[in-house]
Amino acid sequence: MSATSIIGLQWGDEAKGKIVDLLTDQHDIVVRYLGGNNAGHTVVFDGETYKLSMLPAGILHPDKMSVIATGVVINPADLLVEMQSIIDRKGPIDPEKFRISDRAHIIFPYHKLEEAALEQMRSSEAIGTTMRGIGTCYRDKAGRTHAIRLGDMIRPEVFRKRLEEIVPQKNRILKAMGYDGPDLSVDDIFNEYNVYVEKLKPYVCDTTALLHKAIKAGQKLLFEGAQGSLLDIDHGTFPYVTSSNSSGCGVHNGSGVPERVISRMIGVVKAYTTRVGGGPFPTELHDETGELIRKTGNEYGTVTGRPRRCGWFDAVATGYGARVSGVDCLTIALLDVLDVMDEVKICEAYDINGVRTTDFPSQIEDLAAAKPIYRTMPGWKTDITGIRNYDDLPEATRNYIDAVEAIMEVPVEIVSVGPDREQTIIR
Ligand code: 2SA
Ligand code: MG
Repeated sequence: MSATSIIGLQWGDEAKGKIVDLLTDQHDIVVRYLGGNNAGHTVVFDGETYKLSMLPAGILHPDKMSVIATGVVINPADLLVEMQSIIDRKGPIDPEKFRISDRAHIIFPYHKLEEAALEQMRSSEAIGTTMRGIGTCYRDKAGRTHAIRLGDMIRPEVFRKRLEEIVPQKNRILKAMGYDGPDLSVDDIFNEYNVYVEKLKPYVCDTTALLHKAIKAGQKLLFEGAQGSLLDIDHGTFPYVTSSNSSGCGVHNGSGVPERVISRMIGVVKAYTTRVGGGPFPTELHDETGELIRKTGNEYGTVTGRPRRCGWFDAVATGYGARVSGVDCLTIALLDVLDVMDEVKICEAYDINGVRTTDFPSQIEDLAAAKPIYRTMPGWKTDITGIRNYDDLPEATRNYIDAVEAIMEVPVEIVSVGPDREQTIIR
């Protein structure tokens, strides 16, 4: 049995897409199992930049199979636009090589409207979501009564009946929330979504059964995480999280593939920390160093274009992410972004109301009160983007990696020194 999982250990955007792309050659099927078009992966492939949101990075490798599994929430219009952009650049997508789960839940226009109203209600305490209707779709999935799956949409009578039950209720809910736009119409949604489903139909199947057969046949699976462990609905910085299990805990429930099949869990971290959206962030830098990281690392949301909040590497938060996800090894990405720093810092503990701790707090108020205790180290002040062998890295860089490894108690196996595939050092 051989399956690999790529999991972000921070608040997302750890450059998982590049690592997935890098490891795709060693696998047969790339599986996306959570989130939706809130995710953004930038992959540089054959010198060209691709921004992927819902499509697994495997889609760039026409000989590999890509799967959107059960735990994903799908905006069909946006998925079709994304598919078309790949078709325009790389040719048709073969339905034999791309599969979408009939169990996946569908995002409807009311999900976005509800989310907009909810975020407005929280005003200064807004979650800072991507406004894609992700949380409200997952909410309906958990609530069961107002949910529609891709498999329902394929049966027009079932789809129409579900819409007739749900849409009038959603109109009433939206009005009560202060929405004053026109009522949503069952006919409009039915007609619009039927066009999408006709186009998606050739790709839809029971992906759980497909993955089980693939495992039995000895095929190798690569699970592509989205967002990061600290955004996990159960284990992250609630309520400033996404609405699915974005830590390693989500692989099994999102894909239907049992835990014991996964032989390697690779945790991906940035050499520093970023966060987009609201919520406490102990190592956040509100000064020119934070600005320098944002500029050098091009830290802007792939989906929303929002500037990401930037700060030093937080080994307390990331260490927690690693333990929850159960990773075997680490990839440190974007290490070259720190090339210009005179000194580099790693947060090795928090001071919470005068008490030193290396435990990550469960309550948001404690995290907000946490003051980082730093280990400060000299910077390397060297351009490392051209280095390909670990031993050729400057001593100060290796010391930094050693410190991350020692504090996190997880070995660092891959170091990324630039966006290109070649800019990777395997230890
Ligand atoms: P949502 O939309 O309900 O999932 O938002 C809830 C929280 O999860 C955060 N979130 C993300 N954080 C980092 N990157 C994400 N993907 C895009 C990217 C984000 C973008 O790759 O840059 O373009 O802004 C992502 N998706 C969700 C979100 O900020 C909320 O804190
Ligand atoms: Mg991203």
